[in-house]
This record gives sequence, structure tokens and C-alpha cells, in this order.
Amino acid sequence: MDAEKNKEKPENSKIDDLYMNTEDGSGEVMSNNQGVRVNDDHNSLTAGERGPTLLEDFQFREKMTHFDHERIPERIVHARGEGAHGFFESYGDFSEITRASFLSEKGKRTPVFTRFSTVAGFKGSTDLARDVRGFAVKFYTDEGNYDLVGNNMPVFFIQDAMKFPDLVHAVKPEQDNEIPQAASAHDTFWDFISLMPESMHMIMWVMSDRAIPRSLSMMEGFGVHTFRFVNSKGESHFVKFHWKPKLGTHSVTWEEAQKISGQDPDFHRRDLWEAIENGNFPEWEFGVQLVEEKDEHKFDFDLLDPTKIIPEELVPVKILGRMVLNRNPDNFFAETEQVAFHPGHVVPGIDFTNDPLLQGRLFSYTDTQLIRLGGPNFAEIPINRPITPVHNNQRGGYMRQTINRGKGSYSPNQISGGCPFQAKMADGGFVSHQEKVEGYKIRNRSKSFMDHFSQAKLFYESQTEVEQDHIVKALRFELGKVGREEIRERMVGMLTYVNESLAKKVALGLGINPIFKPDMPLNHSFPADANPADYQPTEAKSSIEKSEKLSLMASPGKGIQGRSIAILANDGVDGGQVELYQDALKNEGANSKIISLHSGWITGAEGAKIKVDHSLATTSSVLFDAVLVPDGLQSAEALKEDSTAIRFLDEAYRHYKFIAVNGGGSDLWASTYASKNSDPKGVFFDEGPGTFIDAIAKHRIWEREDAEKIPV
Ligand code: HDD
Repeated sequence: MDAEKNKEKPENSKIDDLYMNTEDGSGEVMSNNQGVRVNDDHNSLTAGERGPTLLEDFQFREKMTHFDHERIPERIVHARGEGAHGFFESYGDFSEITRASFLSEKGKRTPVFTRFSTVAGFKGSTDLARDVRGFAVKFYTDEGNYDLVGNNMPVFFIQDAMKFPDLVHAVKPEQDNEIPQAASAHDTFWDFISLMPESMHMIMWVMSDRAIPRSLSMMEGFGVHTFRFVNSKGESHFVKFHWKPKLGTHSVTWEEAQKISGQDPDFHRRDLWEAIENGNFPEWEFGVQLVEEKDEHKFDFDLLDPTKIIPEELVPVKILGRMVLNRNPDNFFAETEQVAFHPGHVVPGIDFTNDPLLQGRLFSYTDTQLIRLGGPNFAEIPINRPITPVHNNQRGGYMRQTINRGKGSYSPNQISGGCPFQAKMADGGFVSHQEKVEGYKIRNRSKSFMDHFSQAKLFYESQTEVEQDHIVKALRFELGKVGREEIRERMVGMLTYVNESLAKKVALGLGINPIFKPDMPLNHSFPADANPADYQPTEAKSSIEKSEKLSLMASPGKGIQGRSIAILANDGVDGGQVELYQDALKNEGANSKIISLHSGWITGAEGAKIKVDHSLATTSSVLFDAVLVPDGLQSAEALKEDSTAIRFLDEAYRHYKFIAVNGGGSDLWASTYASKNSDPKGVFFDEGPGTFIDAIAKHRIWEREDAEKIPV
């Protein structure tokens, strides 16, 4: 029902466009690909009842051949992903800074398709891997497609695209045995990183809780590079792109992440899908940091260096619009798998800078689509085609769909009346921003790219104590998996340049001499003829000591939309109370699920039947944000006989989740290990839904000192 409701969303010209290619077999007769009706789709044509299949059986051959060819190569990176349709809405007319038409008018809506992804894992891997998340948005604007192909972290591992294949080879499962899956590789990844100091800022982000988001709708997005906005007068601003989630930024703990990977590898995908089906549409605000051309060199870092952020304290984010995702795809392969993003798909008003990582990306994305989607006509695939008309002289190629009429396929021509015409700038023609470029043809890196530690330090030192502790634990975990001692030592050495206390804590966990601090060189990435000393990092200091916005906790968002609450119940539970909580939670956009000893139905104290969503055997506390044990002594007594119910509560407590216990439900609570604490923080007894809801909005109760003492 809800799914149907979603399809009635306000006009979306891209969805109308997709409907031209949509097929629905319900109520229809089966036919083969030639349109011939199929009489028997089950039995092949054989010579005699027990004889061999005949080559003549075109029904069998067609069915089998199509099946044999139904896979395409998965993306070399970002293979695992999920997408959704929606719209972008401009908050105003921003033509002063950009001539991009999707930002030209208050309330103007532009259809979008957004795909989120993990980077390292294969297509069938788990959502909760510690990893960067891709955040790619295709805007189907009225001036053609614009792709903002970003990540949920604002910096990158390397400064130059030339090293991307090395980075990816190092991070993907190791060459000989393809271990490990859905994680960054152990020895190879850290071997590479420990020789690559420019990655240290990104490493801080990846080792932070940003790499294990609670939900895709609770993470920020970033364009990473500095781009340009250009207005109709040809004036340019440097710009950094941001997506700010309405639900705030929240993560799970690493222990939960590992357990979720087993319990529900589709955790994020399911969460996104269900939020949209339930009408709780994920939403982000879109903002930019703008820097005037004249200020290009006023920072203590290079704006072209993709391992640097512009701290929001230096340049605040100006909010320009919002994106709402309100419709799930009809077909995963046709839409989410075949969608082809490219940072080079820009519209008038948006342009590039000379960031060497961006420049390399501008080559790589078309190249990869050619192998992945099988040829140069991938832009004709419905999910990729623009909603604006396409007229040019490109012809042929595998799977060409367009039937171009007329004799001419060249320009200039007279035979076709000179058509198709070029567009003047005033008529929407794309004109590249004019930038003066001068210099020798060299392979070198600017000295302004040599500060590798100041922002890594800024990031670490801007985190709350809890977040710093998580970074330490993440590094201990990841480096603890590295077999070669010299790599671990090199990494600890590198960390000493970020923050000595961090390095010491990690060293302690790894059993390494904590005062180990290497002398230069740290950097091993320079030309064969160069003097290594010329390529070593400078020990620069950031102009600010802390940037509050770098902590996840600085953006809690409002309310509890999208949260999942477990209600532990069995026969004899107070049905009225369950309903009261369920209604209150639903009103706030949260989901609640009844979890019981068995599937099916339970009977409340008043005799009413209550539908069970999950039996304890099929779910786990790690899949929920908070737990309610409603009133009902009989229910609690039955539940406490099952150790999984007790563990459910203890584990939720260990993971800093809020718990509400009412009336007779305290009998179950009393059986937990956590109840040994007579004043447990974040556990509410008989306080009603209001307090519980306000607490869940805080996400976790990090002040609970004894949480990790719970032995589950
Ligand atoms: Fe990339 C996919 C984001 C650097 C080459 N990239 C890909 C996707 C995202 C990003 C979100 C998945 C798009 C989708 O959902 O289909 N990539 C980034 C960001 C980067 C970055 C934010 C740094 C700022 N990427 C980067 C470099 C190169 C590539 C330096 C190569 C020079 N990326 C690719 C690719 C992929 C890709 C190999 C794989 C599948 C695809 O393009 O369509 O071409």
C-alpha cells in the first residue's frame, strides 16, 4: 500500500521519463523476446519423453542465453550500493554566484537519483564495514545532468589520481587469497598507508565513527574537491559542497557494527528502503563554502589539495537548498546498478579546479563505464539519460537505441542545414571558465601540498573524549590485524606526528614501544631522481586548534525519525501500554517492533491479540536504538526464562542505548547483569513515553561508565 502511495509523489519529470521503459507483467500473457507468446516455460523440447533436448528449442535457448549473460562487472570501487529517487529544491535565486538553473529560483524542484555505497567491499558484502560511504547525486536538471559524486568524508587518501590504482589495490582484499572481505585489507593497506603520510588526515576520518554510520540518512555528504561556481558574467567563486542530514549525524559502535554485519548485512539498505516505504523520507540540506577568487591563497593549506578541509570556522556553510529522497527504485539492476556517475557531468554554472585528484577522476569515470556498461551508449540507458533533449553527431556503438534521422553526422555541414546548432552561452551553452594557466610541463608536487599532519591533528583534537577513544580502539583493532610488525611500527611512528598521546595509546594496545617516533623520511612517493628530503612533510600548524563541527556530536539533529525501538513482550503484557508507546513512537517517525519468545501472536493482559514482529531467535539488540520492557509480570517472568531476552537487554545497555522498564517488566530487568548497578544511567523506570522519546533523540548515553563492563 505504502509503496503505491509513494509512487504518487509530486511530479517528477525523471520518473515520467523512466515510465517509457517500465514493464509490468501483472495480468499479462508471457511472451519471448521476439514477442511470441510462450506456451510452456517449464519443459524443454526433447526427442521423446526421456530423450535429449533439441537444439531447435528456441524458447529454451533464449531463456538460458539471457540468464547466462545477466551479470555485468561490478564497480571496481563502490560496488555495494543502494539508490533512491527524489528531488532537490532550491531555497532561492542564487544566480549572483552560479548560473546553474537548478539554483535559480526559490522552490524550484529538480529530480535526483542518489546512490550510497561502501567503497572496498564487493557487491554482496556487508553494509556495516568500516569504510568510507559514497554519496553520489545525479541531478536531472533542465540544462542536462549534473552529478555530484561525493563521499561522507570531506577529504581523500591521496593527493594525485595517479596513485588511485595503488590505493585501491592496497585496500581491496589481498592479491593471493582475496582476504579480507568487506574491510580494508590488513598488511597491504597499512603497508601503503604507512608509506603515505598524505593519507593521515583521511585515516583519522576512517578510524572515526564516521565510518560506521547508524543510517545513510544520518551522515553528511561532501563534494571533497574545491569546485567552482560561475555566474552569467563569467565570475567565479571557489566552492566546497556539503550535504547536512536533517536527522543529525549518528553512528553505531564498532562492536555493534561487527555484529550487525552478521545479523543483517543489509542494515543500511533496508533502513533506507523502509524509511521511504513508510513515508519517513530522508532529507539533507545542501550547502556551500564559498571563497572568492582573490582569497585563493589566504589559507594555511592549498585549496587544490583534496586532503584538506576548509574549517567551517573559517568559511561557514551557506545553505542553498534541500534534497528529499521519496521513491524507491522499481528495479535494482536497471536503476541502481546501471546508474553511471561522473564528476565531469557538470552543467553551466559549475566548473572544475586544478585539483590533481579531480583532474584524474575526470578521465576515469567514463572509462570505467565503458567496460562496466559495455560501450559508449551508456548515457542512453533510461536511468542515465537526461530529461533534456540530446542532439549531436555521435553515432553507432554497441546497443545504440536512438534512431538518428537524416544524412549528416558531422559538423560543419550544409546538408543538414548546419544542424544541430551550437548554443550561445545566453542560450545555455556550456562555456568553460577562463583561467590563466602557465608553466613548465613537469611531474612534481607543489610545496603547498606538503603539510600532511596539521589537519589530521585538528580532526583528532576536535573530537569529544568518547570519539577519541573510539579512534584509538579502531586503530588498535585495524593495526592489530596487521601481521608484519614493521608496518605496525611505521604506523605508530606516523601517528606520533598526529598526536603523541594517540600514538602512545595505540602503541600500548599493539605492544609497541610507545616512544617510537621515526625520523624523516616518512614520504616514499616521489620521482626516482628526486632528493627524498625535498618531498618530506612539513610540520605545519593549523590556524585554528579546534573545529567543533568535526565532531559527530555537534550535529545531533532533532527528534527520533528513523530510529527503531524494540519492545520485549510476551503473553500477559499490558497491551494498552504497548499501544500507547507504539503510537507515540510512530507519531515521531520512529519504528517499533514487538519481540517475543516466538513468532505469530501473543495475548495481552486484557485478552487482545498482539502481532509479533520478530522472535528473539531471529533478531538482536544491535538492530535497535532503544528497548522498552512494558508492564506485565507474566510477560516478564516468561521472558526471563530465556537467556536471549536477558542478553538482549544487557547488550543494549553495553551499547549505550536507552532502556525503559515499566511495572512488572522490572522482573525481567532484575535478571540482567546491568541491573547490578542500582542507579543505571539512561534506564527509565515507569516514566512514560515522553521521557523515553526525548532520550532516544540524544541517540546514546555515553556517560554510562559501566556499559562496557557488561560481559555479553
Ligand atoms: Fe571515485 C566510483 C566518489 C576518487 C575512480 N567514486 C565512485 C563512486 C563514488 C566515488 C561515490 C560511486 C558512484 C556510484 O554510486 O556509482 N571517488 C569518489 C570521491 C573521490 C573519488 C569522493 C575523491 C574525492 N575515484 C576517485 C579517483 C578515481 C576514482 C581519484 C580515479 C582516478 N570512482 C572511480 C571509478 C568508479 C568510482 C573507478 C568506480 C565505478 C564508477 O566509477 O562508476 O571510476
